[in-house]
Order: sequence, then C-alpha cells, then structure tokens
Amino acid sequence: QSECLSKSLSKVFTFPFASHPPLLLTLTRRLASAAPNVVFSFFNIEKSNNVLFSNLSCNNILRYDVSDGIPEGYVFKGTPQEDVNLFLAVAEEEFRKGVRVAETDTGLKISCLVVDAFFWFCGDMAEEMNIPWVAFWTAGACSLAAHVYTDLIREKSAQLIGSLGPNEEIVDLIPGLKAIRLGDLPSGIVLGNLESPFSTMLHNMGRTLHRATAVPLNSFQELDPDLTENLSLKLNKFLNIGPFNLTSKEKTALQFDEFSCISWLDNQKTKTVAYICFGTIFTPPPNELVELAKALEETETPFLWSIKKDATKHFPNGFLDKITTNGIGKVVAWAPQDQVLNHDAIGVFVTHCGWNSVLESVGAGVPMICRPFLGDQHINSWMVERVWGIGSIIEGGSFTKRATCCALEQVLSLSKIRHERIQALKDLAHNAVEPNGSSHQNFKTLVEVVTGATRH
Ligand code: U2F
Repeated sequence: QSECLSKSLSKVFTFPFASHPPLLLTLTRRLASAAPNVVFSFFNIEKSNNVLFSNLSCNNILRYDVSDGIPEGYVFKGTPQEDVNLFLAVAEEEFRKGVRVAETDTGLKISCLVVDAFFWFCGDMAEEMNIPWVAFWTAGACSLAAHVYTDLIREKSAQLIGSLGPNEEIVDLIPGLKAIRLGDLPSGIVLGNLESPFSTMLHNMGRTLHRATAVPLNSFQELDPDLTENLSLKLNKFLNIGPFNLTSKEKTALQFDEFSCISWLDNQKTKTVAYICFGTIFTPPPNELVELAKALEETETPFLWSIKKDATKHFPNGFLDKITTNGIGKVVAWAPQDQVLNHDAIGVFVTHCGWNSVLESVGAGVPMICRPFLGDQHINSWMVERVWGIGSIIEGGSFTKRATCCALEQVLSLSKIRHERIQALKDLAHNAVEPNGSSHQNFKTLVEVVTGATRH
C-alpha cells in the first residue's frame, strides 16, 4: 500500500504502425528510467507488442494489447491504408477502455497521458481526467508545422492552386520556413485526399495540439531554429528531445545483424558504399527497382540494399546472381541501419526520407539521395536538399537510370561545402544530447511534467 501511495500511473498510447511503436517504447523506456516511481502502461496492438516486448523486461513498464479493429473473418480489399483506417475507427474507444483496465490492474490512478500526437482526441480525455496530455510527435518540426498551420496554408494557397504547379516555390507559406513547394507538403493538407480518415485525423491534431501540456518530438532544436522558435510560441512546452538514435544506445530488436552486414562493410573501401533502404513499409514500384539496380551496375557503385524479400523478384534478370559472383553488392531483408550508417565504408544513403532515417543519417554524417513517397517524406526531403544542404532529391521525383547515375556520382564525390554542412549538423546533433545539451535539458522538463513536478 505505501509503495502504491508513492507511485503514479502514466498511460502510453502508440499509433501501431511503421516505426511509431518502437519510438514510443523508446520514449517510455527513457521516461521509465528517469522516473522509477511512475508505472507506465503501454497500449499497442498485439502483433506489434509481440515484437517490441520479445526481449524486454522493465519493472515499471506494463504491456497492454488493444484491438486492431479488424473484424473476425475480415477479408482485406486492398484499399489504401485499410489496416490503418480499421484501427482508427476503434482507437478512441479502445484507449478509453484501457484507462479503466490499467487503473483496475494496478490500483493506481492515472496521472498523465503520454500519447502519439496523432491521437488528438486524448486532449478531451486528459481534460475530463484533469491530468496532463503529453502529445509526442514522432517526426520533424517541418511536418509538424505543416499540420499545425493547415488552415492558414489552405487559406494562403487557395488563390495559388491552379496558377502555381506543385513544383513552384511559395515564399512564407509556413511560418518559420522560408519557402516550400505545394507538392512537398504532406498530402491531405492542400493536395491529395483532404477527407480521408488519416487526413482528417492530422487536421484535427493540428487544430487541437495547442491544448497539449507538452509536445515533445524526436529532433534537436539546433536543426530547425526558426521553426522551433515559432512553434514554441504556438504550443506549450514544445520540446525537442532527440535524436533518439543518439539518446538511446541500448540494442533494440532493430539492431540485430542477422545478415552479417557489418562484416561485409568491413571489407569495403572508406566512403564508397551506397546504403539503400526505404523504411519499414514502402517499397518503390517494380520499374523503379529495375532503374535503380541498373544505375548501380552502370556506375559500379558498391551497395548494401535492405529490401523486403518478396520485392527482390522485381530485380532485373540475373542481377542477384551477378552481385553474388562479383561481390559488388549485398541484398538483405533487414540491416542494423544505425550501425550501418555509422560504418566508415558508407558514402551515401539512398532513402525515402522517413524521419528516423533522416536523423540517423544526420547523426552519422552521411549525405542522402532522397526518393520520398508520401506523408512527411516530401517535406523532409525538401529540408535535406534545400534547407540543410546535405543531400539531393532524385531528379524528376522517381528513379530512372540516368537520374540515379547522376545523383550517385554527384553525392559520392562530395563537395567541400556539403561535407562541412554535414559535419556541422552531425556535431550539433551529438552536442544536443550531451548533459548540457538542449535535448537533454528539454527531456528533464518533460520528466517534470510526467512526474507531476510541474503542474499543467
Ligand atoms: C514512417 O516511417 P518508416 O518507418 O517507413 O521509416 P523511418 O522513419 O525512416 O524509420 C525506419 C526505422 O527502421 C529502421 C531504421 C529506422 O529507425 O533504422 N530500419 C532498420 O534498422 N533496418 C532496416 O533494414 C530497415 C529499417 C513514415 F513512413 C515516415 O514518413 C515517418 O517519417 C516515420 C516517423 O513518423 O514513420
């Protein structure tokens, strides 16, 4: 009983897709170790929890499974984001149920909600319970700003649509960002389906987030000083607490080297290898896989390619045999990406610009060739090429042999200016997580919110 009195309970809700669950769990682990008196109940769908908790034991983190919203016997129709939409339809109800379950299980009263920022409805839940709402944004300040300012962007761009194409730059469309192209905004803001469940969720999030007690994100403030300054005025406790790949060095399930990538890299020359990976959900269309493979052959670039096994059937005939014989490339179903990027042999990262990939590349000082697909990936790519100057977006927006050869040659023969920019950002990222660094200090503020040391 006395132990219970000194304890409190925080509830963590994760968006159960892509890299969101491991990131939310990393945040939870950091908080659980900084606040040993707080019990964290971690809510996620069963399939994802099975992976996350396979080799994790932590006294003050309790695992809870929620429904994925897939009705029994459901046959998938193959519509876009079908699994996500099914989950979103039940998410609020599942999480509300979860509050009661966690309180009954532990005998503790919930004192804080730590949730993926997507779940804007948690603002109401926190208000009803009179507890802090910590809304964690898993990506960068640039995409968050696009969602926070969606109404303003729609208003400003209303007259421009039709007269301006998706590739023309617009100045001052997003406060804190000098320029952007409409085509680089996350879809569902101005272009694409504005009414889909996903777009609606993000729009609601952007409108509600100012009510959150704290908005931490996986980034570091020195990367985006203007956006940080702007969003700090708009949101309560806007806290850059990353990059997580630098703050949390414990080996996660992501970091196992099942396919011996590191020993293969050990035999390659410094800064010569292209590492290719498009994150946890996307694979480029078959024709682009062929073009990319041909460009690697043409330029004789050594490469390590992480790609789902199923997709390798789209490679040009004989491609896999040839690279096995001449040893110029290695194709794997999974690579310990952060370790790979930090290997001396890596000269360039060919990426979809998912936020974690961008941060891992920045932290390792590796330039990028960007081939974004959706969501925040276009705006991240814009930042990489045009704002930070540490990579190139593939010309024409998709892999062709010609554009890919040019990009590989250009990025691998790194210019002095680009090299200096990359090194400078890498240093800033590493400094931010030092004990006196901005991210470290911001994390302390977050711990105060979660432990109740700061009233909301
Ligand atoms: C969604 O992004 P993804 O999960 O597709 O991509 P990333 O944010 O880049 O995260 C991929 C993570 O998986 C790791 C890699 C990253 O930490 O190191 N990984 C690996 O270790 N080995 C592999 O072979 C493959 C991947 C979304 F699509 C993006 O638009 C968002 O920016 C992102 C964050 O919200 O979530």
